[in-house]
Amino acid sequence: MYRSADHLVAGFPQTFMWGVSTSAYQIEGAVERDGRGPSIWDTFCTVPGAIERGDDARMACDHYHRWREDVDLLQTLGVSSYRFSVAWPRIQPTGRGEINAAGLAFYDRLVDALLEAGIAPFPTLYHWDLPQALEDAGGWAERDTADRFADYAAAVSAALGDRVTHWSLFNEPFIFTSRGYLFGRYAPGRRSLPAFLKSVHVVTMAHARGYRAMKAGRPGLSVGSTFALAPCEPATDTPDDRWAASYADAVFNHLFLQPLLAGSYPRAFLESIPVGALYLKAGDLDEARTPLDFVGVNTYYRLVVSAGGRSRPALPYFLFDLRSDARGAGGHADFSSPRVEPVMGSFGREEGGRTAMGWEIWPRALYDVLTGVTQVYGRIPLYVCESGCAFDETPGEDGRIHDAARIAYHEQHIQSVLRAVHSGADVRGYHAWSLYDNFEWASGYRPRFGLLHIDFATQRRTWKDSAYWYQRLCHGARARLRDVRSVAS
Ligand code: IFM
Repeated sequence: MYRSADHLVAGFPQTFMWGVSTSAYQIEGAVERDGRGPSIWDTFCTVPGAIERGDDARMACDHYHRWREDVDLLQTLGVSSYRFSVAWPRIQPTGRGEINAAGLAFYDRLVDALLEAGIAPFPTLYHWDLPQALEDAGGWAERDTADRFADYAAAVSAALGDRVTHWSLFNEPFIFTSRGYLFGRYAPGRRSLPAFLKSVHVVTMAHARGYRAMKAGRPGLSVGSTFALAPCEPATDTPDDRWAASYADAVFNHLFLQPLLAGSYPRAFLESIPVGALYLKAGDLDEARTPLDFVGVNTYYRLVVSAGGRSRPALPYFLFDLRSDARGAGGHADFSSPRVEPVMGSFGREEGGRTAMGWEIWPRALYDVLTGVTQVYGRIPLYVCESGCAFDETPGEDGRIHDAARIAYHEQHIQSVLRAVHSGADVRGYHAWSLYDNFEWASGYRPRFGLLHIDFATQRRTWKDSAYWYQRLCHGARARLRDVRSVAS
């Protein structure tokens, strides 16, 4: 049984942001409206077999047309912050050049409506929808894309930065570069180690240049970026498994954080790739080092890593597909060259239940990540930008959705955040993924992550029990803030 939501917020600072999270491509639909250009995901959705059941995001949650109703929902929910993303192909249909005024106007209206509703807008500039024209020119494996991103970031923040304070540059760079360029499971569907390695460094440079371009125009903005992070535990205490876990940690957690926050790539990673594969230019690492104002954290699971019974190989020990379940769930990349891979699973250790994604429920992972980042990089402000779970659920006979498992999930994860705060991590917000069910990339509409349920045939939004629960939490937090302010005045 879960505790009351009120009790939960009492331990957090009054200014803590309680929010929900979405992304443009997963909710907006209207892919051809108001001059939007095609993105790599529009193209990928047309590839036979790329998306479960042949789903696509042409309609998604129809948020582009229903945004006002959705802002009302957010207000009723009582969130103090809303993390969404800006679709680059709406702003620059080909990824470069003139700004598409109609596309920008959509976010301009959204920001105004959010502020009017007392909600802080928290946009992400890149949540995976690269303009197709840029992919045709080489995509993230092409250095010029870093400069195109910086131009785009500067233009959007120049237009909205008078009202928007918090900006995330990217969402989960390791996920979109590895799945998009190495494993071919996400757009643009490429399977190339050289392209992946190039994309890692180009996206790192895009962070550095985007950050500086935004700050040059508006120095007061709070600009960070958001990373998928997970604790990596060895399956057994053998040296091989311990090495495999530390290697997975270097690649999954530090491949982007370390060059940005410390100006170097993880050594284990560099030792596992061909010399020169990153196409580093002189001065790049100095430039890459970027004083991010915060780190956004998305944590969904822990990774338990085994070397698969092989002893530590020489080179290359690099290619591994992140499988959440060693028993077979999750995709598998098809490589022609031989490879050695650490495998992920629970390996007979104590394990949590599983969500509809096959991901283990392990709330401690969030504590480990928040305190781990603090330990390695110092006391940088942290925002949990995504935390959530998919379960198979449909409305019951009473028309309601009794998703106690989702409530328990959020409750346990919020407690984990609180423990991290008590251990010294500077965590400033929690965003539930997601406001409502949406387009879950290659899995289409099957996994349902929302606090609200969507009937995709009618676009009807229905509050799940977890939405009511989160509403009580958000309203409790708002009441505390009001009390403090009235005592102070
Ligand atoms: O839906 C995704 C989101 O786009 C990025 N983080 C993980 C979520 C759940 O898979």
